[in-house]
Amino acid sequence: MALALGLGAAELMAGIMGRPDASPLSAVGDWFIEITPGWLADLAISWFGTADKLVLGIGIAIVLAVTACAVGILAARDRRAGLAAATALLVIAGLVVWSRPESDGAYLLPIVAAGVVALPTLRWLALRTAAAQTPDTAGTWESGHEPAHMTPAGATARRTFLRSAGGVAALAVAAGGVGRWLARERSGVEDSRDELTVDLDLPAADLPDGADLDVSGAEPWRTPNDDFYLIDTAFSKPHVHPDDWTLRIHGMVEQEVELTFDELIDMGLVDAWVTLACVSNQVGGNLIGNALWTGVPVADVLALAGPSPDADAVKSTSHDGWTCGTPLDVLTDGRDALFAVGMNSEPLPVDHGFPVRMVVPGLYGYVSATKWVVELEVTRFDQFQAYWTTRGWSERGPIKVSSRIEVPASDTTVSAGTVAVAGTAWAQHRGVEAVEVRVDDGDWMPADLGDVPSDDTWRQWVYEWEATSGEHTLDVRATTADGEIQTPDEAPPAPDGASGHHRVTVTVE
Ligand SMILES: Nc1nc2c(c(=O)[nH]1)N[C@H]1C(S)=C(S)[C@@H](COP(=O)(O)O)O[C@H]1N2
Ligand SMILES: [Mo]
Repeated sequence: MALALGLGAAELMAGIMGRPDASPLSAVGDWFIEITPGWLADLAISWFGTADKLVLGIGIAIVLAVTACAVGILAARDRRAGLAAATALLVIAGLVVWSRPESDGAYLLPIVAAGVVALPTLRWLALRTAAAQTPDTAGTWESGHEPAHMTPAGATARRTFLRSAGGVAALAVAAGGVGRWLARERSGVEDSRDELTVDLDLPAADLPDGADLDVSGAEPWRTPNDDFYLIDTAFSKPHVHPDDWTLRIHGMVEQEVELTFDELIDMGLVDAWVTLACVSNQVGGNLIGNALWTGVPVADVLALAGPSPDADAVKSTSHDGWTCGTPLDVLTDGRDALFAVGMNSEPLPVDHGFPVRMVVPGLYGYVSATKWVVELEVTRFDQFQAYWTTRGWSERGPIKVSSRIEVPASDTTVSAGTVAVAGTAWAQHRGVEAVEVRVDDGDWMPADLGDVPSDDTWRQWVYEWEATSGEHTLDVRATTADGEIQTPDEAPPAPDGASGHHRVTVTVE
């Protein structure tokens, strides 16, 4: 309870400071993600996908609760030892907070608040526990057979303890809740987004003609921002203000450049529909989404700095220290590689990289799509490793041609007759030329395709299947505009993306 109240006080302090990232809980979460071995991170993403942070939060809460109980039991037996253990925990938390890349002196304030509140509370509760456990010396202690806590005075003390503990818990929850809310409000990042909504005057993300085939149950061609998958290593998302944001371009360049947000925007905005995909996406998975991005071409920004002809890579770094490596030629070959500020005609949502992120058609997100981007280093692949490459993922990450069946869903029952089998196929920056479906490993049958505004998006497809009763297996494959047929060979996501056909089994009645 004392620890909970301490954490509540810390959240409150972080809230008053308007610095959600200074919450020790968030810092510990971010630190844990950083030290998580690659295989465990991969497992977490494949099991929990976008819910990975929630699961981590619950895990941290359980570990903290168990540790706190141990300290509490210790404190009840030996107050000094308990207080020493609690102090040690706070010091460890302080070190973790201090070691975060965004940390400055102010980061320690919430931890100090936690200590100032938690230690006296622990002492106070420990005294109450002791009272509850001490046999009443005033004489109600009868024949010596009664356990201490059954004496009337002991029972009263016990009730007093439980009431105190309950009060502390309620206070902890209230402080934590208010702190979280305050942090969002006071960080002001949503206000900045609202202002940008007016200033940027982003174009409407009107659906291109014929892109959405409107098959019931299929994914919409344009993914709404709220439904867009979320993958990153940030337990608490960075709150970065456009006014404080700068982008530094350095390394193997003629001249270092540093741009403010306004300077970036003044370079001129372009719009591009691009389908973003995560390398962790399983065959048939949903770590993929399509949006209209508005931003400044990366090539224009690089040109200001003048990359050296010897360079072959750009290492980008986010505000929270995440890194990725992108081939320089991909960023400069004329495709719509952008520093995006808009997503589906809104300023980038905070979770998707506000105020500026990278979007590069044709590459998985882990080698291209840096959110909250603040730094570019023009370099060589043989000079550095990025976040996921140090964890065993491939240095280069071109997206593999893929397709999936969205309706009918696997293990469902449909009625015999004409059934719309539909889904999406993608091969960003190469384009999807054909999609074929087959039933029970029979002949490949061509599907009808939706229209697309460019080769950089996914493409919807539909196949009218004359379904006969019984159990059937459907699978799908795509062919790129340059003639590559999607392989049936199955590969897991690591190290460079999953492959194989998406298969669904349906019962026809
Ligand atoms: N700063 C930062 N940017 C990041 C990541 C990250 O962990 N941190 N993850 C990348 C990965 S692996 C993917 S797939 C995309 C996901 O972008 P989204 O969350 O907007 O869908 O962001 C990329 N950009
Ligand atoms: Mo990813």
